[in-house]
Amino acid sequence: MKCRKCGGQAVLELRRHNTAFCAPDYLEFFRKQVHETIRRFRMFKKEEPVLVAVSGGKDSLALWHVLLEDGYAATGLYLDLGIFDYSKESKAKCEAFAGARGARLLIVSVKDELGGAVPAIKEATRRPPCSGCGLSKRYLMNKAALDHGFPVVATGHNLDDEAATLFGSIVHWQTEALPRQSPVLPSTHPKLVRRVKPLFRLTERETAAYAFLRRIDYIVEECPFAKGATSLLYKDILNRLEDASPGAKHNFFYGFLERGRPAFERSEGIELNECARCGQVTTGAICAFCKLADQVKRSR
Ligand code: Q46
Ligand code: ZN
Repeated sequence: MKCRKCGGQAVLELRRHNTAFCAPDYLEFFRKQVHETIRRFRMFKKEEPVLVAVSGGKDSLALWHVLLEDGYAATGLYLDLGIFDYSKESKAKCEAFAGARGARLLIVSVKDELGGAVPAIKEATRRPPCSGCGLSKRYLMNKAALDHGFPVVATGHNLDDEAATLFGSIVHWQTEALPRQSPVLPSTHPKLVRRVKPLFRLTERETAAYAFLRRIDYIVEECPFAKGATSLLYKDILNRLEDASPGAKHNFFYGFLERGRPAFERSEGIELNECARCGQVTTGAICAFCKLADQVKRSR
């Protein structure tokens, strides 16, 4: 297999693009894809300070790496979920990554902000902690960005993540979730920062290849609560589809963005208030994070 760019020995075949690259040309391809996504979707400007949510995994660290290499003003944000050894190890990976590159890393602890870490959410709600964990992550990302003056938060969601989320929303016809599925969520309130996903055009395999070739030391283990998650089942189904028909995942998600999503967009805006407790944006009187904090407190 030869590199389509230079004719040298290829290390990676990209069937969905019907191409193959050697290591240097693959790294260049990856970097350009990220850069082009940021530009085309008007995610942020070069001089704009951007907060990159890093989990210690390959996707978010690869994203931070590309942004730093390209001279973006990218600060890392690590949310300490307090999930046993998984959190200890992932935090250490983020700290080592930042330390080696002289990059700034903010650390926010869910336990400090909520009154209990993610395992306490599980105890308090007597359910898998993922929905409470997800809402805490979105809340704390926004809060950290506001507190530190960042107009935009970037996350490492890749094409597999986005396609699996879309698949799940469609399987359950969660039509209210469909308009929110976008690579750019603009700020619709002065206290809501823009959220962007610069890796959404790249697959998990492609970000893994970037992280491997750039020797990024990331946490390979998944969160222990991810076991049995339906998102993994959806990813598996989509991977099988992709194997049989390269490009299917891309077509599924891009087709939605171009032709499906506009049909579900609401013309009337949703009324946003400030939470009476914490002042963050919510659709009710008290935000979901404050309600969850009450629940965690009650169960202690
Ligand atoms: S939501 Fe669930 Fe993740 Fe939170 S509890 Fe772990 S698996 S980390 S992406
Ligand atoms: Zn609140």
